[in-house]
Amino acid sequence: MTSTQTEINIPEHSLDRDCTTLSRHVLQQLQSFSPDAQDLSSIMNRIALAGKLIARRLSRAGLMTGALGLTGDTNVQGESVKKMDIYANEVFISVFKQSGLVCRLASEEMEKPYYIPENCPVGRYTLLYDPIDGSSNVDINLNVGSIFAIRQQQGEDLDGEAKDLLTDGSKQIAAGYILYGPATVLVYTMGKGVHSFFLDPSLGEFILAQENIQMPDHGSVYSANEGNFWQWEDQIRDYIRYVHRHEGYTGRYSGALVGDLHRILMQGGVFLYPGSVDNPDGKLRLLYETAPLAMIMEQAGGKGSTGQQRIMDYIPSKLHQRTPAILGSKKDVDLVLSFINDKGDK
Ligand code: FDP
Repeated sequence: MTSTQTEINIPEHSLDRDCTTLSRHVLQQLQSFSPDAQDLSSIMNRIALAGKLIARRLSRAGLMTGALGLTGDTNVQGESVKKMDIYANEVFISVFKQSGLVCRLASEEMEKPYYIPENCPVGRYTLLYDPIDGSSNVDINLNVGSIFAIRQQQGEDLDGEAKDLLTDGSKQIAAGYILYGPATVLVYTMGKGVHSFFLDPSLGEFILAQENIQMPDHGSVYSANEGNFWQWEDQIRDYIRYVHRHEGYTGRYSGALVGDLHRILMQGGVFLYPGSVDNPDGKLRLLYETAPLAMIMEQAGGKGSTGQQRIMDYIPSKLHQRTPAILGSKKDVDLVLSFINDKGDK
């Protein structure tokens, strides 16, 4: 500690921590002030701005007229659209307008990618996102999230179909989520560990909370919608029967993937949304949900599997590809996989 700090008694570590904002952290991660590093730092800053706008809207929605409820439309997935889904989807588009950073945005809510022509001559990045994950929680004031991934555009995309996005998860330069809970938390990875930031409302900044998060190899939580029990394959039902019959397991399922996965990231366990008889690919979307979250899990020492292969290796055949998902601590994912592969070693 320097003499000046001693005199005025400023705790150096807490000041440093308050100054470690998300954009500064990204530059530190990339160990560079190169134009690419500056671009990625600016992209993360704009994602954070989207998160702040959505958090603000969510905190006031119950007091506003017309902010909650359904629009009356269905989206490309055939699901009923909520007004907050539309708001949040447009927020992500708005924050990237005239940024020169992102040419295309692909979202769960839009059939085709959204192009921002004024950015395209220079903006070589694509943002993939799920604006509001866990929409069924919105109208009753429970936690929801946003999920995102950043990819670099490959080729010229002359037909405007964004086919270069149909690649595996290793092409994600960054991935993460924002959890709108009692506090707003942003978690991200750029392939060098997983880091979390809390929104400090008094500063309007995301401030570093935890660096290089490592999840436990095993946790007590299993998280699945057991209402689908009779829709699942026998192996998944056997796994659920196993955790029912053995000590040390507890079920937690909130209806919002981001919240359930955040618990698992911090405390260990496994989230599963398997395929069913009617929907063998399950419900969750690869590019906006399972690939970004699998990257987070792996970077924190966990795993992400479809049941048949590593989620990060899965090559989609279409933009809105769904995949079964088993995400979480190594040992807990392996236990589910051992039932799927029916190794009989339980
Ligand atoms: P939602 O459709 O409400 O946005 O991705 C979708 C998701 O929520 C996840 O957040 C959540 O875990 C899951 O679907 C809930 O689906 P079920 O109601 O089928 O369990």
